Amino acid sequence: SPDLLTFGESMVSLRSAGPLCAGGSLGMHVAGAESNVAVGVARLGHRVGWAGVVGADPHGEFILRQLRSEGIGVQHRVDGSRSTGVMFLEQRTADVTRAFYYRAGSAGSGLDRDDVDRALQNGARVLHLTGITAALSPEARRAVEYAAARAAGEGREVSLDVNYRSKLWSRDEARAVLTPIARHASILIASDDELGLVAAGPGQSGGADDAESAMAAELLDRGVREVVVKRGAAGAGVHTAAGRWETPAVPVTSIDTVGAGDAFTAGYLSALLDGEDIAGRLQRGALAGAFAVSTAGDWEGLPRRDELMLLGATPSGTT
Ligand code: KDG
Repeated sequence: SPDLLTFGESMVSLRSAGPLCAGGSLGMHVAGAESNVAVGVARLGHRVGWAGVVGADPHGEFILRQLRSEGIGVQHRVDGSRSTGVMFLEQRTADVTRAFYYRAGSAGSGLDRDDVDRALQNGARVLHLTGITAALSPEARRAVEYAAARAAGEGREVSLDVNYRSKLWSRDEARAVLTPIARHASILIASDDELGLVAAGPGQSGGADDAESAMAAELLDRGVREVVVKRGAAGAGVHTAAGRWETPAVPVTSIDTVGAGDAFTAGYLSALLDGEDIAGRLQRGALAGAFAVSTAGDWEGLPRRDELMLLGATPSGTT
């Protein structure tokens, strides 16, 4: 059985080097928050499974080939009646990228409970879920709810990355669906502006830090063991019943921030699988995130284990 299982929609991502309205060449890549994490964890040496649905088209075949070539155990269904989803990714500036989705009614969005059931049969130490899947369709939402409840009931680690996508649903819709799912998570991962989608918090009173602590406390009360907060260039933090940890980001030249959160999550979960403590998990997450922002692509630049020391470990990085 895999060390980590994840499922969701992977798409063909067509990346432009400049404004889409100016046209020009597009590069064909695989995108998908869950498959990004799968690649990251697999490159760090763990056994990883990914489940999803693709269309009977070259786009789907491309996704499967790419994931398999990363050593990921792929459990897929082909839906010949729907197309594989596509997105355009416009890198408008080094820090600003815009996504345009062509995924409504896609094969991947039809992922259902049976797909997840098959994948879960093999077991897995960690089940990694994201809020994106729950936003795709009613059946995908039910698949996430089912998987979270089942894996938690079986005593597995359930990791949930909120991963809010405003082009898929409103914050209110996301809150209503994700708050109950978060109860099953042992590890809840959110960027600082996403915590409010799974916890009510104290309202307007107090500062941002007080609000974060209150929301984290609420999640810990509901049974989450680790509340992991991603702060981008400002690093990341973890709240547990035993206290609070922070790590700064590893300083690098940022050229493409897409996928950085997924890379962080992959590093964090890899260290968890290795039995590292919270500080070690944060450190590996920050390192993997630094690789993602300082290389082009969602996941192409993610490190193998023997490459982790290329960033951060030595002062100038040249040995
Ligand atoms: O986390 C990066 C993702 O945004 C990208 O790979 C595409 O999964 C994706 C999505 O739904 O936006």
